[in-house]
Amino acid sequence: MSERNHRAGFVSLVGRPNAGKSTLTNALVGQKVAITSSKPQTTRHTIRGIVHREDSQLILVDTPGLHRPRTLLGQRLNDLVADTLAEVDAIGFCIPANEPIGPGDKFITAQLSRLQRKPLIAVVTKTDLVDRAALTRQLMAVVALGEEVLGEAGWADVVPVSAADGFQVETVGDVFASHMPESPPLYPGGALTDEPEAVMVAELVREAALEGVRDEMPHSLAVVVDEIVPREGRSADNQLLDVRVNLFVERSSQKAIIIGKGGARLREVGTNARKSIEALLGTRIYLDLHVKIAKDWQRDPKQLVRLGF
Ligand SMILES: Nc1nc2c(ncn2[C@@H]2O[C@H](COP(=O)(O)OP(=O)(O)OP(=O)(O)O)[C@@H](O)[C@H]2O)c(=O)[nH]1
Ligand SMILES: [Mg+2]
Repeated sequence: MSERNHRAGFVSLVGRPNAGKSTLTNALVGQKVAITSSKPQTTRHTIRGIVHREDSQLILVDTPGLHRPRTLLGQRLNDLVADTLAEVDAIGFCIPANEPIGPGDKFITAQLSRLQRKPLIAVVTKTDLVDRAALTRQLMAVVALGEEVLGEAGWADVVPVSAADGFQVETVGDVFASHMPESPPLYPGGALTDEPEAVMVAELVREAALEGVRDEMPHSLAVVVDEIVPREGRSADNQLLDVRVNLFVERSSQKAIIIGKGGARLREVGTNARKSIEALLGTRIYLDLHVKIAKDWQRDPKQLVRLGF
């Protein structure tokens, strides 16, 4: 590998909520760096996943899904994506193979067209959910969308992929890499993300808590790590970390749902989150979860700041 031919740079994955951006990020990185769920608006801040390849390094910037904002939180998330786009070398626009292209996709494409000279790559996700004929139709519709909104030039590339079965994941990496500038690696080998540990821990708790809740809950839940401290008096080969985490919901009815009958649901969330946090940190932990009410935090600028938005 000669440094001259090595490429490295940033690729932002954008798209509607639930399009499969975080799942694709994880598939490309080869490990979970971004939480995913079947609920839209799972991702709430940009997450960087680092892909080390033989002659290229990709820093994927997973972003919250773009949508018409209904709350201050929604507006902040859209702004965050807009800020991110200015900084990256290329953009991967994720469009699910199994959903018709809608006004949301047109709106996003139009926004992207304003970013001058940035390669825009259309990524048709979730190909495992459709048959070959439907995929062909979707690819043609995506090409047409590009020509309609972006003009003659259209997309820099169009690639189908399934993060679920691995179809073309390597190819997506190749395509992204081909649009990166020549550069030595930007991150040291081995690092998979540059997220602070506390952020990853909070995200894993949020992922566990989202499992199986009703549709209105995801937006109302915010998770903040209060502290991560080593338990005193433990020998070096028997470390235990005390991890204290606050879960904020907007109403007492939601608090009841999260906690469950006799605390059963919260215990289950704790058990699931503990396993993934222990895997992340490589140490045993004691996980202490507290559910609190932060009334209407999604609409309240002060509370948004307190919760990290
Ligand atoms: N069958 C199939 N499902 C997928 C694929 N990729 C993602 N999904 C599912 O689609 C849902 C949404 O995936 P995410 O990766 O969380 O989507 P996202 O675009 O990051 O969503 P937000 O963060 O809410 O914007 C989850 O239930 C995933 O399991 C795929 O390639 N095939
Ligand atoms: Mg996501």
